[in-house]
Amino acid sequence: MSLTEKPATSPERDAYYKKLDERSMSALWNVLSDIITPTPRSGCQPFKWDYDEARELLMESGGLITAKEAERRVLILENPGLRGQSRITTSLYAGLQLVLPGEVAPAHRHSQSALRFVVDGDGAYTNVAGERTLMHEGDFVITPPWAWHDHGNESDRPMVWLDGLDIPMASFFDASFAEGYGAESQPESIPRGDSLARYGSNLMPFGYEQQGLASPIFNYPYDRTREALEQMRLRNEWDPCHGLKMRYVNPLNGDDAMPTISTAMQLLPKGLVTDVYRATDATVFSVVEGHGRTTVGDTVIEWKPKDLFVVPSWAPVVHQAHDDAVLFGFSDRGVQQKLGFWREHRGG
Ligand code: GTQ
Repeated sequence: MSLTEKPATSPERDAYYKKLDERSMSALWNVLSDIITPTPRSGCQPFKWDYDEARELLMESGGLITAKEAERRVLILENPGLRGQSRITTSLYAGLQLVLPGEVAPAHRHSQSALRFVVDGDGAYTNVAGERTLMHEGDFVITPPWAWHDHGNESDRPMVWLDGLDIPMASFFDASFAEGYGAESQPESIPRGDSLARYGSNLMPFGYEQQGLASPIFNYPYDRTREALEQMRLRNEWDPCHGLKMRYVNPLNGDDAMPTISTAMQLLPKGLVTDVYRATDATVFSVVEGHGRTTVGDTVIEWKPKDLFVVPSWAPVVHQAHDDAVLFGFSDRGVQQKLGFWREHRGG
């Protein structure tokens, strides 16, 4: 018996295993090396989705089904190693959602948390718990668990954003609940910009107490994120593995902005080649600006603005920026850290 080898079989042992099987039992020594592995063993593979191809397919879906009929008109980004499971990594879901001018994706709510990262288009809105926010390219927007949300597009251009949800986590725990609102849109009961004004200016309403685990800010606009990165760049303090990388945080406590999905934005200056890095949180990247190459083990991914790619757990990663590049990324890092699983390794 060992952590890497299985014991031999014999007719007596096989007969015994059959008896176990009939009673819904099985012998640990036959599976131990499969379930407790010396390093992460994942079905998740490195992969890139070319945005131009994805956009063409998305626009085709626009002629086949409305946002209303689909409830959410989304193309799921399925990891090639996890086909049919609606996952981009083992623990996370991702999709590209299209809302055409004049359309509404009807109000509903669910246990799962969602993030929107705006990839293409300007000025569509999402309404979360009564507050509407207009979305612009590069904005990071949160839908907390069990919050009513509907999306709409009153602009004159199609709008595409990346959805990231903790759907596989909710199903792992068998904790999924969902319901429709009963009307297409919920009333706009809170003035636009309220959350950002209250919680996003290094101020906090006097006596405010946190409700739920998500950040009270639900739209982190790109212009502010970009400005922060640009200001930081002046000091040339680059992390050898990450360039300039900032986490999105809940201003109340510095935790990740979402309880189940950790999000970050990083700037990689032209010419930077990062040191090798690996971590146990498989990460989904959305390219905001610039061109580059990311090698993930033996896989080489060439990327350009709006492309999406995924890096599996524990795969050695090197980013290379051909020009100044900005990458948005999300993963289950915060969950793993809270549960004591997370590991990282820097260097070869
Ligand atoms: O916008 O509420 O990609 O409920 C998947 C499920 C988006 C959403 C998705 C959802 C949504």
